[in-house]
This record gives sequence, C-alpha cells and structure tokens, in this order.
Amino acid sequence: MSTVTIIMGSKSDLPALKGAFDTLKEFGVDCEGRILSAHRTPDAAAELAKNAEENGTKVLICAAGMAAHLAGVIAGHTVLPVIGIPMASAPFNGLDSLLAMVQMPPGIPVATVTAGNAGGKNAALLAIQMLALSDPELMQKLKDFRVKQAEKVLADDKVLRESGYSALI
Ligand code: RP5
Repeated sequence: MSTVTIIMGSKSDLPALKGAFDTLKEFGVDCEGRILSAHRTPDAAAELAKNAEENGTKVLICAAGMAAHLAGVIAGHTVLPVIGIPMASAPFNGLDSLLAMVQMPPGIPVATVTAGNAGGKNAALLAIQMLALSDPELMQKLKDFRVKQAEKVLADDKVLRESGYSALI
C-alpha cells in the first residue's frame, strides 16, 4: 500500500479527486486510489482500514457523497488519520454529505475538508502537512508552495490595480 490511500465511494467521485492525485504527485508523495463503499462493499472497506497501518499507509483520504459514511466507517477501523471529502452530490449539493461526514461522535475523529472539487487539493495538502511533521524535506516543499501561492495572488493584485478588471478575465 502507498503512503496515502485515497478511497472513494464510487467511480462517479473520481473526477472530483483530480486535485488530490495531482497535488500528492506534485509533492512526490506516493498514493493509490481505491473504490470501496461503506454501504455497497462494507466488508472490503473495513478490511482495507483494518490492514492499512500494517501495510504502511500513513494517512487515508475518503471521498463520498449522499449518506457519506465512508470516512467515518474507515476511521472506526483504524487509528491512522482519516481525512474526509464531502462530495457535492445531488439533490442537496453536498450538504447531506457534509453533515454525514463532519458530525462524527466523540472518540472517532474525521478531518473533514472543503466539499466538492476543491476538497481534493485541500485533503492532499492536509495529508502532506501531517506527513511533513516527520519529514523536513516535505515541510520545506510546503513552505515553498505557500510562498509561490502568495506570490501568484499578489501578482494578480498588481495586474488588477495597474491594468484593471478586464486584464484578468
Ligand atoms: C456515494 O454515493 C458515492 O460516494 C457517491 O458520491 C454517491 C453516488 O454513487 P453512485 O450512485 O454514483 O455510484 O456512495
């Protein structure tokens, strides 16, 4: 198993996870994706979670929509950190997923990040921040990333101030 395992409840969640895969790749963190459901494949999902620590996984990212119990069920079977991404599924645009995921009972935490497509990138970054606590090289990459990100916003700000609204769209 890889350092980070990304589990999604359905193949339909995959497009929203591009940011997670891309970000982990950008930082050189090995990851693997799995499609397993808390409801449709409960035994396989539990099996993965129970064996994750022994198999070398450090952080699990779980994306699910609707009655999004995947992250919570995985967290119940492992002491590894679990990061949940609520998928923005119809008809409630992810509010159902968010509430199902974020309201974990005391004792079994899930770190729930931004709902929908933007959640993939933030889940990956949070996983990287956890891994960086024991990896100085990764910590430096995170610091460099923040500097570059800020520089980009400030460059956009400069263009907006100097050239006006239409220069940025
Ligand atoms: C959840 O139900 C999945 O995570 C997905 O977001 C949602 C819908 O699944 P599909 O019907 O598209 O397979 O379990």
